Amino acid sequence: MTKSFYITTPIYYVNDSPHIGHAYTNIVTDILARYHRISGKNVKFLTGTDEHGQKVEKSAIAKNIPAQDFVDQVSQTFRTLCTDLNISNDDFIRTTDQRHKDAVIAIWQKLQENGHIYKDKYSGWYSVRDEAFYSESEITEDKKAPTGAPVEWVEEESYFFNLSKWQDKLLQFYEENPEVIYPKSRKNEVISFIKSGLKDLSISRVSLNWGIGVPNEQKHTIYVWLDALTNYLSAIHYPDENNDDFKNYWPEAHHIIGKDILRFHAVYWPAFLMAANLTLPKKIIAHGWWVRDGQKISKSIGNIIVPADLINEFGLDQFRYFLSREITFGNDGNYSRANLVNRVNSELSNKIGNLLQRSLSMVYKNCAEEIPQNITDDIYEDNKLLADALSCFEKYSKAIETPEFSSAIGYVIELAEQANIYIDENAPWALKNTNPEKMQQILYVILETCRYIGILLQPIIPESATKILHALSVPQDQRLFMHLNAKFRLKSGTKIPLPQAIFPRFEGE
Ligand code: ME8
Repeated sequence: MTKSFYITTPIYYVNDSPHIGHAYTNIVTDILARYHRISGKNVKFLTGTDEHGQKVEKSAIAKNIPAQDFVDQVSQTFRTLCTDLNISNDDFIRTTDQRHKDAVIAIWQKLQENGHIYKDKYSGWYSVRDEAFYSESEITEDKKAPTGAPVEWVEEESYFFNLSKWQDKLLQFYEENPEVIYPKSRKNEVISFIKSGLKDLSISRVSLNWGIGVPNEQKHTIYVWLDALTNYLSAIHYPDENNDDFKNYWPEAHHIIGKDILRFHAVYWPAFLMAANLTLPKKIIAHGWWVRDGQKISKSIGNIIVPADLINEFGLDQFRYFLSREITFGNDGNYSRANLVNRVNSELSNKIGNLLQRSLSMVYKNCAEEIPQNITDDIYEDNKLLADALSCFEKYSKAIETPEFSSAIGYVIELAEQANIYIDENAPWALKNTNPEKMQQILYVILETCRYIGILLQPIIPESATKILHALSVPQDQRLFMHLNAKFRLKSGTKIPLPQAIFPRFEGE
C-alpha cells in the first residue's frame, strides 16, 4: 500500500500582506511535500489563513472594512503567494470556511463531553499582537510580552481548558517520542516550559466578536488559537474519524512552523488532542526567523521584504534556492541582497548552469544532437563520478528528511563540482579527432550525472529541474527517486533539444 504523508504550514493571520517569512515557511514545506511525492508517497499538503481573533478584527476596523470583506481580500493575497511561489499545496483552508467552523464546534464539544472545560473568570495579561496570554512572571518591566509585543490587562468571564492536568502526560509523551520536536534545542525549550508548571488555559473571550461562538453560549467566542490549531483536523474531515483522509493522514501529520509559535503547537495542541482522544502529531518542525538588522522581519514591525519583488528581479527558483540553501535549518537567517546574488551566481550559475551548458553544447555539436552512442552496460563500473552520483541520494534524503535543506542541497552541489572536475580532467574536447568513442563515454558520464542532479533538484527548484530533465530528454515517467540507478540510465541515441542557458548570472552590488 502507498504510504501517506500529511504536511502543514501554519495558517497565516490575515492582518496584513505576506512577506519573506511566510514565503520561507511555504517553500520549505513545499520542498518536503514534493520530496515525499517524488519518493512515491501519497501526500496531502495543507496551508491556509487564520482569519478570526482580535488582531484581525482590529485591522479590519482600522481599514474601515467589514471583517468578512477584509479577510476575503487578504486571504486571497496568501493564495496568490502560493501561486507565485509554485507551492504544490493540495488544499487551502480558511478558518471562515464552514467545514472548519463545524470541526471547531465538534472539538469544543468533545473537550466538554470529556470533562476538560469549565467556566471561571480570567484575570491576567493578554497580547493582541501574539494572540497569547502571558503570566505575570513573563511580563517585562516595561509591560511587554517576552516577544516585545504590548500586553493589556484582561478581566472577564471565560471558559478554561484544564491544561494543568496534562503536564505529566505531555512530559511522558516527549520522553517516549524524543524525535517529535525538531530541532532538539526547541524540544528542550518545550520541556522546560512544561516543567515550569502549566496553568489552565482561557479558551473563550467575551470581549471578542469576530470568531466562532461557543456552542449554546451567546456571549463567548472561542479563543483564536483553539480555533486555528483545529484547521489541521478540519481539512481532513474531522469529526468524521472514519473518513479515509482522516484515517490515512492524521497519523502521519507533520507540522512545519516558525519558532515563534512552538508553545501553541508543542504544548497546547497535543494537550487538546489528548483531551479529545486523538493521536498526536508525528513531527513538529520549527524553523528560525528571517531577520533584518537583527530584528525579526514582520508585518507588525514593518520591515518586510516583498517576495514578488525578489522573484521579479532574480527569478522564482533563484529565490526558492536562496531561502532554502542559505541558512542552517532552525537558525535565524539575516536577509542580504548581496548573499542572494552570491549564492545564485556561485552555485546555480557557476556550478550547475555551467556544467550543463558546456556538456550539453558539446554533445549537441559533436554527438549528432543526441545522447552519446557507444556506451556499454558496464559504464557504471569503476567510474568514480557515477559512484558519487549513485551514493548522493542516500545522503541527500537523510538530510531532507531531518530536515536539513542546506546540507541536502550541498550534496547535489558537491556532485556538480565533481562533474566539473571530471570534465576538466578528461578534456573531452581534445578527444574529438583522436578518440571519439572515449569522448562519447566521457560526455555520457557527465550527462548521466546531470540526470541525477536534475532529479534531486526537483523538490527545491521544480521549474528549473524540469528544464534540466527536459534538456537531457529524461522521460516524464522516469523522474522519481526510484529511477536514480543504472537501470534507468540515459538512452543512447535519444535526441536532445538545442541547449538553453538555465541560470543567468547577476551583477553583484
Ligand atoms: O502565527 N521569518 O500566523 P502569522 C520566518 N496564525 N518565518 C516567519 C517570519 C520571519 N521573519 N515571520 C513569520 C500565526 N513567519 C498564526 C498561526 S497556526 C495554527 C496559526 C512565518 O501570520 C512562520 O512560519 O503570524 C511563523 O510561524 C508564521 O509565519 C506565523 O504567521
